Amino acid sequence: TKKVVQFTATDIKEELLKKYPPKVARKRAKQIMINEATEAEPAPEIVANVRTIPGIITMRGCTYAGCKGVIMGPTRDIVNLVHGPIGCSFYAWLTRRNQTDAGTDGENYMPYCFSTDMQDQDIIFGGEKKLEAAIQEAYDLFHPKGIAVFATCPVGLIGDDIHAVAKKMKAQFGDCNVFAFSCEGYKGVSQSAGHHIANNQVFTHLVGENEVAPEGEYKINLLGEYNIGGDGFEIDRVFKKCGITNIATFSGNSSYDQFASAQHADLSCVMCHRSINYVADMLETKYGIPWIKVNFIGAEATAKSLRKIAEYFGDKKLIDRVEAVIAEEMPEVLAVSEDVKTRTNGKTAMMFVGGSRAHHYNELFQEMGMKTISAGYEFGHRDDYEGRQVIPDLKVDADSRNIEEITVVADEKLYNPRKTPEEIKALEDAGYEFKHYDGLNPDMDKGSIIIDDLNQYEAEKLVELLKPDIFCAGIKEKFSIQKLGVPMKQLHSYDSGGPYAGFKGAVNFYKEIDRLVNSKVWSYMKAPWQESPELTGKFVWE
Ligand code: CFM
Ligand code: HCA
Repeated sequence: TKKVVQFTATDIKEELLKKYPPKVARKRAKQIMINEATEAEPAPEIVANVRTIPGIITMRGCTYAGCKGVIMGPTRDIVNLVHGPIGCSFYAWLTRRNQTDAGTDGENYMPYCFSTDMQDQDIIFGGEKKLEAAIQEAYDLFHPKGIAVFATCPVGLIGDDIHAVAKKMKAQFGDCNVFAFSCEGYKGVSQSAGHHIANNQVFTHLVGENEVAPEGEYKINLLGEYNIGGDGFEIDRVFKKCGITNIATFSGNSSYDQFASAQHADLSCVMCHRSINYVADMLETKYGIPWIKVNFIGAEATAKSLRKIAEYFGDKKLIDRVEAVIAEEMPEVLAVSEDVKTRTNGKTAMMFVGGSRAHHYNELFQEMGMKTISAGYEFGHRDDYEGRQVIPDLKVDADSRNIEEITVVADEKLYNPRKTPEEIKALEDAGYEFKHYDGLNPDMDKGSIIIDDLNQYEAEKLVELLKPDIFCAGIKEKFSIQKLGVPMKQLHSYDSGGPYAGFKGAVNFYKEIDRLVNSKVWSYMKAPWQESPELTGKFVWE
């Protein structure tokens, strides 16, 4: 007979760790946390941004994926040339569903996969000549404004000097900016190091190149928005309606000229903090452009972010316009959420995605009355979990950042650990100005389970024990979770859906999740534990 067991977060943590050898269990224990954080209480420390324990099947990607695939990949008119084996090039080619629209006269190289297709002989004799030839070929064929070169693992191991090749070709062309990224996959513990490397090079080689300021009122940059499933298109639609001028998106549907003009903005709006905070900081340090954290995932979050932007400019015309747009957009959103809520209220979700979505999508689920019982990041840093109050005075100068510094400690230099309200007040009284941004932990319910760098074993165990109504992660998790009889939504590529950002995106998401969590199809299949039931679990809040 079936035994129904109630699990608290503490029980779950114990269950997950049970199977590991003691040393591994001790390490993993520091990355599995029962959430105690509240708005007022500093969160307990979670270990994040550390090397995955060898032998564990992580959900993470590599440094090259973070640099080429994530930051530079969505740029439509720069030739992104991968120096490496074809598999690496293919892996980072369009799988992320970052959309582009270059209009009728703009360039768009997105459908192309540029690669040097390294072979054994290039590894043995060196690949610089082949790279040079590939850059020349791309130039002859397309005459792009820029060619970006990305190193994959073997390039670093054999020592090809991609920067020297890029410099030589740039000088030779005269009218094409060629620059390179030492983003070999092994360079860091995850995609995260790749973001940092990409940010540094974009700032060094692109930002500031265009001297003429673009026209428009209320000029902003939108940092950390990659137009997955058309998210950026929806955000731009709303900006346009409000009269806000988006100079540069880093980097969904972006162009060479957008990056090159970013220094003309009055404000940087940071959507995915994890991947682009370095650029936000450098724009502030070098050009005095302040940044604020925004979030366009969720209708309420979108309204809040628009108000935040309007408040920054402080102009009545913009404030009124933003209110009018919110008033116009919200009724449809509320009508759908009210309807959907009758079927989604009280359902449970788990979310394990990159370095910001687990947090952002929490709001969307809340709008549907759903509860996130467990969530975490693949490669978030401590500040993504805890939130931070940044003191600009204590920031490292942009010029002193070098790529070798990308380690676990880099964050501690940039940000002070989360402070209590009393500590903040004392510092504010002493004249420090704080920049706040939220982390995942304070937004999650008390008693939920937060797990960093979740792996395949733990994912399946979590689902087996707690049977959430929906599990959200990426393509590697998709089918193993579905085989357990639980609907799975990809929150990286959105499967074939989207946009989920902004007002229209919220409506799309409500409908999609309603469809998934209320589908009968899952009840027709038997998961292993249903075939031979020993126990079945129910999550209870501590
Ligand atoms: Fe930022 Fe992203 Fe994410 Fe990210 Fe990514 Fe992505 Fe992601 Mo996949 S930049 S951290 S490195 S929001 S590709 S668009 S979905 S893991 S949560
Ligand atoms: C990456 C890109 C990825 C992978 C998603 C997934 C994306 O990190 O290489 O595993 O499904 O969003 O496309 O995060």
